[in-house]
Amino acid sequence: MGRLIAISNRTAADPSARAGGLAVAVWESLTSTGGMWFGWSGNIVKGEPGPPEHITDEGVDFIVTDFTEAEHDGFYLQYANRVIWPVFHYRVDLAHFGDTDFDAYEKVNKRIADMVVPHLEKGDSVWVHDYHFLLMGDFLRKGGWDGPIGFFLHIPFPSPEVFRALPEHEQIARAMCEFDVLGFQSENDRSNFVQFLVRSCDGVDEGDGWISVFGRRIRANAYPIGIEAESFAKLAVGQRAKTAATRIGKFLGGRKLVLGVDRMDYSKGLPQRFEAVGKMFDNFPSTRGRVSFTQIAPPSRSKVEEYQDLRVQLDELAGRINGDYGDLDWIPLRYLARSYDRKELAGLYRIASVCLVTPLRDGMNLVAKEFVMAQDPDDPGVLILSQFAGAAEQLSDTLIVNPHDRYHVAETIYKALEMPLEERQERWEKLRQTVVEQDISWWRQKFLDDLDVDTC
Ligand code: GDG
Repeated sequence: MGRLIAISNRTAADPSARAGGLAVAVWESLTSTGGMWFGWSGNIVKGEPGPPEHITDEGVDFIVTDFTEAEHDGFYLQYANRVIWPVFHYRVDLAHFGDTDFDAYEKVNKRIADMVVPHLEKGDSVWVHDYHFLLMGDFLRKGGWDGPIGFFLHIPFPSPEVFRALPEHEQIARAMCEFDVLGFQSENDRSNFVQFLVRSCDGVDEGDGWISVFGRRIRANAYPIGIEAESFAKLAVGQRAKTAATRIGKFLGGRKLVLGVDRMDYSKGLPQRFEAVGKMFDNFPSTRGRVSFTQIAPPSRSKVEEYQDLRVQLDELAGRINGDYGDLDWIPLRYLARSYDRKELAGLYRIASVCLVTPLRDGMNLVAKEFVMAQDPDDPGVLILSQFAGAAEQLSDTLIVNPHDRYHVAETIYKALEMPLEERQERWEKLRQTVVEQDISWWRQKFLDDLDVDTC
């Protein structure tokens, strides 16, 4: 049985980072196959970084490196998060095409590849993750590795027109074709990628995921990522979850809870969502005083200007909506710009009547799946899901909305609040089955089977 070698920007070398779905999936694969995990240590150093740090835990070898300030800025903050992230989320207007940042992106991809290659042995398979490392396949090949390389993109792959807006799109597409198996979150993303190869690179779609392009035969498929479904359901009935539910229950005082949980990111559609909630109070007066919307929005990438702007916009909108609709004994919209423990989140999901998952674009969106698993079968809440989240392909039995259409979202929240118990149960049962069947282990197995990795 060959080893699995994972490469991702952040690794699970820090045990506290192992709680996330991706970390769990990769960790499980590595402990079953034996293997190594390469990435960034999370530290930024002045001057040159020292030799990579080597950590061994439960038979898994981690090799992580510090970034210099210039690498962290050019590679991570600028090119990855101010160029690729906005373009791949269809926000070309927010992209900053600097003249040197792509160099930093290339150099970090190469530096990590050079760190990995000497450790690779015949029989190994490499699994690269996400938009930070689109060039990794190319640098691993240039370093002499000709064994299997898989790649999974956690964020959307945009339509060919939008991808072409990226000045370096040709080089990136060519480098991506050095991977053997490319995994996307949805059929939509996969088809965008294949269409680009067919239209712009003389690629031939041979069917069943196979594509001939640049003299190679590669596979591109959709592998929608899942969650640890059963264990999340258990979290939602644990003590910590119950305590959080009781705390928010005191605030609600018998009112219904409409909930949102998102990293504070412009892709998540938070201003549009706040406005839709305002519209609901406007258009459906019976909800006033009876419903409270709470948005949990832990700040992320707060060094990046667009994220600072979003924060200001949300502060302003929340103030305005509460000023317009609030009353002496009622706060219509609460927005908490902080992070809560995962167990507490599970408790909040469970007592919410409605969960709003309305990103403008999202690779998958795991909050939608977590909300489903946290529900009480006797009285499940209703999920409202954006048509632009990858999750909408799998969770089509829920209420699907266009997040730009505030009036329709407002109406849909009202409909969800009024939905009869029987319909809520029927819809929820179908969603639950999907989330349980297509969980994180299913995702990992499906991808590794195609990469031909034996993980028994
Ligand atoms: C990327 C893609 C894709 C949120 N607030 C808190 C908290 N969270 C957790 C949620 C969920 C996770 O963060 C967010 O996952 P998402 O999938 O919603 O979004 P991204 O962070 O943008 O992730 C996305 C994902 O990768 C996986 O492939 O689905 O499309 O963009 O698990 O629960 N966790 C805690 N406190 C919070 O306040 N502990």
